[in-house]
Parts: sequence; structure tokens; C-alpha cells
Amino acid sequence: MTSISKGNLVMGVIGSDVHIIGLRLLEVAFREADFRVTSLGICVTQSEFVGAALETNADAILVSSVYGHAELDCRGLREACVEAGLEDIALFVGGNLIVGSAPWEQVAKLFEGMGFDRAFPPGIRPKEAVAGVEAELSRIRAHPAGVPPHAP
Ligand code: B12
Repeated sequence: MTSISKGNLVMGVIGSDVHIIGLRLLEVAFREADFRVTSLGICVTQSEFVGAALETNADAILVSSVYGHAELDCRGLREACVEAGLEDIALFVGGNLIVGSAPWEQVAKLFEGMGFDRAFPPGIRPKEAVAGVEAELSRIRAHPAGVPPHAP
């Protein structure tokens, strides 16, 4: 039986990061939840994310970063999307985003300040990731211009 897609997602592990296991679990979970998934694998550049999003008419880009260098790798991605005409694309990031420890609120704020619609904390399970992304996409679709901040 064919089911209607809940949205087109582009996902991958950004930068020089080779941690693939989380991404593979996410691919399966999102496909099982009826999303259309284009996975770019590991060591993905910002321009590869943007190119794939344009090609697939993506609703969202999911960036995974596990090795601790997400800030460096992700900075400028929102601007690159806007420059490519993807003003409305949703951007999500998750994994182990920093080296060491800092209060999660601080980390989330950092990435949301860089233009991500939501940052997901380390260690979340695939099902929680699906539920979180679904909730965010519904929120964004309900408020296309000027999205109010998500609930804490
Ligand atoms: C396996 C592993 C490796 C393997 C990776 C093999 C492979 N091809 O995947 C190898 C040996 C290659 C490796 C190398 C390195 N590793 Co390593 N590795 C791990 C380890 C043990 C497990 C990672 C894993 O697979 N977890 C299981 C998956 C399921 O979890 P996950 O990746 O977190 O993903 C889940 C969630 O986070 C979330 N998620 C992830 N991304 C996203 C994105 C979105 C949008 C959403 C919603 C959710 C989401 O959903 C996923 C599914 O539940 C961890 C320690 C640990 N116990 O976590 C260290 C760890 C990640 N590695 C670490 C480090 C430092 C390195 C190296 C830099 C070490 C070195 N000095 O060489 C290199 C980096 C190499 C590189 N260029 O990437 C650190 C990272 C530290 C940090 N971020 O602060 C960790 C945490 C170990 C540690 N405690 O220090 N590593």
C-alpha cells in the first residue's frame, strides 16, 4: 500500500564527521514514519545539503553532528539556504553538538541563534527524533511567516 509522504527530508552527517550509526537509525525511523528521506551519508558539506534540498524540494534539512565540531561546521548554513532561494526550509540539528559539557539550554540557544529551527539534545532515540521533527514541522506549517518559539 502506498501512503502519503509527511514531507521530504534531506539528512546527513556534516563536516569531517564519520559517525554514521545514528544517521542510519534516523533514516529507517523517518521512512517508517512515512517521510521521504534523501540521505547523504557522512562528511557532507553545506553546499551538498543545499544542493540536495533544492533537487528534492525538501521541507527540512536534518543535520547530524557527533564529533563535537557542529558549531564550526553548521555556521552559515541558514545563510547558504537563503542565498539558494530556500528561505522557508526548516533546519534541524542533533547529535553531540559540542566538545565537553554545557547546559543544554545554552547549546540549543547557540544553534537556534545560527538559524536552526530546533536543536535536539544528545542521545535522543529515533522515535523521539521523529516526534520532535513532526511537531516542529506542524508548528512551522501553522505559522509560515514569523514562527513563534517552540515550547521548552
Ligand atoms: C562508534 C564511535 C566512533 C566510531 C564511528 C564509527 C562509524 N562509522 O559510525 C569511530 C571509531 C570511527 C569514531 C571516531 C571518532 N570519535 Co567517536 N564515538 C563512537 C561512539 C562510541 C558511539 C557513537 C554512536 O554510534 N552512537 C550511537 C548512535 C545511535 O547515537 P548518536 O550518534 O548519538 O545518534 C542518535 C542521537 O544523537 C540522535 N541524533 C543524531 N544526529 C541527529 C540529528 C537530528 C536532526 C536529530 C533530530 C537527532 C539526531 O539520533 C540518533 C539515534 O538515536 C561514541 C561514544 C558514545 N557512546 O556515544 C564516540 C564519540 C561520539 N566519539 C568521539 C570522538 C571524539 C571521536 C574522534 C574525534 C576520536 C579521535 N580523536 O579520533 C573520532 C572522530 C572521527 C571523525 N572524523 O568523525 C566523542 C565525541 C565527543 C563530543 N562530541 O564531545 C564520543 C562521544 C566519545 C567520547 N565520549 O569522547 N567514533
